[in-house]
Amino acid sequence: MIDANIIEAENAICINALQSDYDALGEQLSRRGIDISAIKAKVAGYGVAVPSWGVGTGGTRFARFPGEGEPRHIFDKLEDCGVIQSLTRATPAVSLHIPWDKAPAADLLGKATELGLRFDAMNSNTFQDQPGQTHSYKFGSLSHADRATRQQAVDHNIECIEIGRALGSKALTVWIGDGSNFPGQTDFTRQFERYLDAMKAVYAALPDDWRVFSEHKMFEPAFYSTVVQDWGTNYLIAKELGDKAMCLVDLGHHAPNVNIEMIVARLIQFGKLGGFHFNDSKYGDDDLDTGSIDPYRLFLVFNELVGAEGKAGFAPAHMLDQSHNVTDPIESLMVSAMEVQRAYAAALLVDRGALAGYQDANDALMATTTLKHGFRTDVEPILAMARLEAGGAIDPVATYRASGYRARVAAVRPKVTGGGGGIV
Ligand SMILES: [Mn+2]
Repeated sequence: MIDANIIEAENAICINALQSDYDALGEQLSRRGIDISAIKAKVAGYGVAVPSWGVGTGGTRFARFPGEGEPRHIFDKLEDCGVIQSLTRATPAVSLHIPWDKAPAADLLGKATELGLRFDAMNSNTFQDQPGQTHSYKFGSLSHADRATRQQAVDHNIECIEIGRALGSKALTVWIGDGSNFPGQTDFTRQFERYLDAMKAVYAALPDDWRVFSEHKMFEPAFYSTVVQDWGTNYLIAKELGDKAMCLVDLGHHAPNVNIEMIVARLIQFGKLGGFHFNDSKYGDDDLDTGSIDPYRLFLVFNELVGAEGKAGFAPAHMLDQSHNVTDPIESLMVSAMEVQRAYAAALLVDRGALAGYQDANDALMATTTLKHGFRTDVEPILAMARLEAGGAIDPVATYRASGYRARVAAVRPKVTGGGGGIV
């Protein structure tokens, strides 16, 4: 997708500066007792999955302003994901959404292999009606009052598992839009009982080496109550279903000011953290680029994750889930993947022994300073060197722009017309 010569030529422009910055940082870290090459190796081994729906231009409920050369179908989407991976070397997997990405398994696998990609968690869709669908999800899906509608939603989730099995996926993510818009519209308890019954049927179809992630969200599309509204309900679901059921934390699905890193710690402590949808927000489920608003919060989440590394059974799935309304989605996803890596690398620098000592001595100031020391360290040379050594770009955005990829695909992908609203 991107000519290796272009990557090499672009890298040649800044390789000397990078080497110099990397050496200086290495010296600084060695004074702190940290081996820079060990951090670089961990960063190089880290990957975050790209959502197939993320490479198309998103929108709001007011409008969608299409971008140039938007992907027409899943194979175009995979090519865009291939570009992101080839430049950042941080996104080796793609998370598919069914039915949007339906295609013959052999074709999907062939394309992914060609691009050096694999498939991460499958995502089901019972928050909208598909053409020709028998029962409507207007009043819910897995928790719907009507048995046949619930069964249709169960069958769809099982179909997603079957598709995922053929693609080498090992997880199903379930997010539902079920809830209510008026007090009294639904009975909270009966609705949740119906949801649990339906999810038990989905769980029963899960292969032994698979996991199912339930994703909570405070509100929207339902505005009064939501069936899976917070991490407490999510934890109850995961406990009720069994060992293969875990909670997925989407950073944008909480009320403002909620202490998400603490939720992460709780779920880790009780073995129920399944994975993440990374994004950022100022007000609600804004779906802004990861790390664009509150990079410190992202770091604090990674501080919990690094602290839990090595814990038995601890292997959360990491995915981006954001909507790009005013940027080139490929650029946003590249920058976001690097932001996630940056938070990880910075969290690796925290002196955990010293931190625990300050915590036990009730030295609040030194404890928080120790934590922040990691965050304040500019780890960019580590990330860039890891990319360079893996065949990627030192500066992925500059290289992407130099490659002319967007103009090239715009010439063969017709502009998507129509200004329908909604996040895509
Ligand atoms: Mn999400």
